[in-house]
Amino acid sequence: MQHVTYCRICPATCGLVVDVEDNRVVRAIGDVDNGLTRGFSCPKGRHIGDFLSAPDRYRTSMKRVGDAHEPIEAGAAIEEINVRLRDIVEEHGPNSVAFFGGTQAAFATLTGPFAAAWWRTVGSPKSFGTMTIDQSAMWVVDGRMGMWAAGRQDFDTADVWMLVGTNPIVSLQGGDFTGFPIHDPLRRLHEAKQRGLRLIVVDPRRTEVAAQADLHLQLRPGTDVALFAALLHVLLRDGLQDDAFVSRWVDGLDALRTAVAPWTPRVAAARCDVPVADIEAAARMFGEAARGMALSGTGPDMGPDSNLAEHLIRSLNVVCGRYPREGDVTAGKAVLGSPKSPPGMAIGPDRTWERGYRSRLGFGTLKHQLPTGSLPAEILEPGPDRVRALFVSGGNPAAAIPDQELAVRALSSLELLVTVDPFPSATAKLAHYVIAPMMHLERPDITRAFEHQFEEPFAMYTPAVVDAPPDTIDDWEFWLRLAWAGGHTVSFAGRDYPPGTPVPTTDEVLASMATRGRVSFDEVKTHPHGKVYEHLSAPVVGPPVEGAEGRFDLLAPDVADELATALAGEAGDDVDRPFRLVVRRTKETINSLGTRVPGLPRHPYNPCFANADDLDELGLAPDSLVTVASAHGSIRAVVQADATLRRGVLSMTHGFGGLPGDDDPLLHGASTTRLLSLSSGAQSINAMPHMSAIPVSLTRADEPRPV
Ligand SMILES: Nc1nc2c(c(=O)[nH]1)N[C@H]1C(S)=C(S)[C@@H](COP(=O)(O)OP(=O)(O)OC[C@H]3O[C@@H](n4cnc5c(=O)[nH]c(N)nc54)[C@H](O)[C@@H]3O)O[C@H]1N2
Ligand SMILES: Nc1nc2c(c(=O)[nH]1)N[C@H]1C(S)=C(S)[C@@H](COP(=O)(O)OP(=O)(O)OC[C@H]3O[C@@H](n4cnc5c(=O)[nH]c(N)nc54)[C@H](O)[C@@H]3O)O[C@H]1N2
Ligand code: SF4
Ligand SMILES: [Mo]
Repeated sequence: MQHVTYCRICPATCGLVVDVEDNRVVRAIGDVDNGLTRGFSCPKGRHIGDFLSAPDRYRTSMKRVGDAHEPIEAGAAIEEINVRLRDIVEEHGPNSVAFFGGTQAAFATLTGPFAAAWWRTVGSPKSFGTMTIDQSAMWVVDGRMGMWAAGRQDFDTADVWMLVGTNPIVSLQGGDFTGFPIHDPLRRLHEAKQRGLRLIVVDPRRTEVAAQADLHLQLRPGTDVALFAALLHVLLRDGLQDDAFVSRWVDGLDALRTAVAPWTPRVAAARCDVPVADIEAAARMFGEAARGMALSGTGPDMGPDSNLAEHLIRSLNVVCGRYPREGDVTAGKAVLGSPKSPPGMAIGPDRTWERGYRSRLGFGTLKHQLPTGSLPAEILEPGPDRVRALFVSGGNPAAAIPDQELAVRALSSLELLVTVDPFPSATAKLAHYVIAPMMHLERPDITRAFEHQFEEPFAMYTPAVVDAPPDTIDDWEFWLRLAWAGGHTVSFAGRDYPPGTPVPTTDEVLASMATRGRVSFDEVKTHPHGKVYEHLSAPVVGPPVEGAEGRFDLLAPDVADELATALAGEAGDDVDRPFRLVVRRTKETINSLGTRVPGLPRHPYNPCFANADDLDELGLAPDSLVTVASAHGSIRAVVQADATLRRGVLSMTHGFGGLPGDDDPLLHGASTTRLLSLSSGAQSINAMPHMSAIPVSLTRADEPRPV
């Protein structure tokens, strides 16, 4: 039987056609009739059946008994978890409970809202997530510099686009992160270039997207601050700023001009190891264009000085006024959501972390979250409100948090660790309870949560196309029933779900959240391949609200201090650790998910990629075993030559490997988090660890590593 659906392994929601035999997906291909994705898919989507039928998938929930996991029915698990949670809260208060929201919780529409509804019933401020070990520099910049109420400019009408340390052709990170098209990105990029778009890419690797660039600045890793200070230097020196925008909406331009004065292209060129002429050319290409933005990814936001680097990148847009103004069309393309006509105005800085709740470790909140870099210490440091119970939704903190040994020690010391996960992830192995959820193709869903990043106004509903194993439970239903076990009513999309009432169907809940859309839920359901609603134009930006006083702040005192420190601190060559290890994503895996799906990744391990000349110089043969060692730790990996890397740069994918002590570089790779520290180099506001551009040594694995 053939079914039409869409994939939910990442936010791209690619249309799929799947063949199902005996309730097993035997084939999946991109759906050419899907109005948005038009046949585009990636290896993960084409292997979606292998995720569902993976031999190690949990088909029933598990409870730790001694050192082993034993099956438990989900309802019984919910009762037991509720009792243990109640006891911990009664004895130690709600602040002894924490929540960690992971990546895969984001791709099922109802999981996040229902987990959040349960979490509110706990009353603890200790919510953690992946963004603070990812791109929370963007949140810090929102708070320190301010934001634009009408969002970003649209890629479709831009003259120039600058991508900094992001490779959206592989990561498909679009939306407000990069603004880049994510459905068949190469085709859409070529169309944009045909109409005159110029692409600038800043990346130490000649990535898939860098290969398409009009200008690729292949900088030395970790030197984005110098590069962007110099780009601002040139823009301001040459008068390429938007004076009208700046005078109405921006503070601190003169201070910024003074601060970047010493950062000449020559100074930056020496630090970044890119030609002076390329810095001049990039500034001109960006500054002389009428429209287009500079947007970033994990590269700069995981590097050293990540908050400052992101601040300077964003400053290019602010100085050049690259935001949609009154009368412009917004980038948002709501169909099932409610359209908004945002005002064209700045929203001034708002340092949420400086007010309200402050953790005993001294951290305030960003977007209602504490920094994940502080989670292990929240668990391990003795004290009255230390974290004793942790609930994980769609995440794998034991594999994701830098300094894996510390993170695992912390997670292992919890009195209660509950995770919802279909696979025996590193975290699941440590958990007291693992709830076995239904997976993507086993449940209905709608695309509403991802509309903001679609290139066209598109909506789709999919029914479940295979039956879930009978003992699994939908993620959202677990959180609803956990709230009910505690005696709480859950409110969602204007409806109350009190304990003692029947569990609503997923379709009922989905329909309830789509009642205020521009197109009805029932209309969307009549188009099995989804539909582009061409008649729905994107909302137009409205006038600023009366008396709008918010202004961007280009150089708050702490930002000025960081910039001055960066100028003074020329990083010397590190003779013991001459290489810089950078992050890298692959099409076959998404973080730790997919790394162990049989037949999916090209290798069961994550190679350490290096420049061939570096390998020659070290006498290392491709495919030999190497030791990669940072100041913090070391791992063993299989080395491979990669012509896209400049000399001195190594690149590895995270998410592979197992728990500490379970290392096998050939069987399932190595966890790069082992090389990272939570303390050295962490950013002050968001505890963001230094995760890319890590100084490392590279040696043959059988050689003793340098001390
Ligand atoms: N060294 C290093 N570390 C990194 C990074 C790096 O680049 N380098 N990147 C960082 C980044 S950007 C991020 S976002 C984090 C990722 O951190 P996490 O989001 O915590 O890690 P994932 O591996 O994505 O975990 C997703 C989990 O969800 C499970 N899952 C799959 N499907 C479902 C489902 O339907 N329901 C539920 N409940 N669970 C499901 C998967 O089995 C998996 O265990 O890692 C960070 N860590
Ligand atoms: N297939 C797939 N898709 C994914 C994921 C996945 O694991 N697999 N993960 C998802 C997640 S959780 C996230 S957060 C996004 C991330 O999305 P992206 O940020 O686009 O992730 P990457 O593709 O790793 O691109 C990061 C780039 O930064 C470069 N870089 C490294 N260090 C530096 C530096 O110091 N300066 C500069 N300028 N560049 C540097 C690297 O060479 C790399 O090309 O992707 C998401 N999409
Ligand atoms: S995992 Fe691949 S097929 Fe699935 S939505 Fe993402 S890009 Fe599309
Ligand atoms: Mo991420």
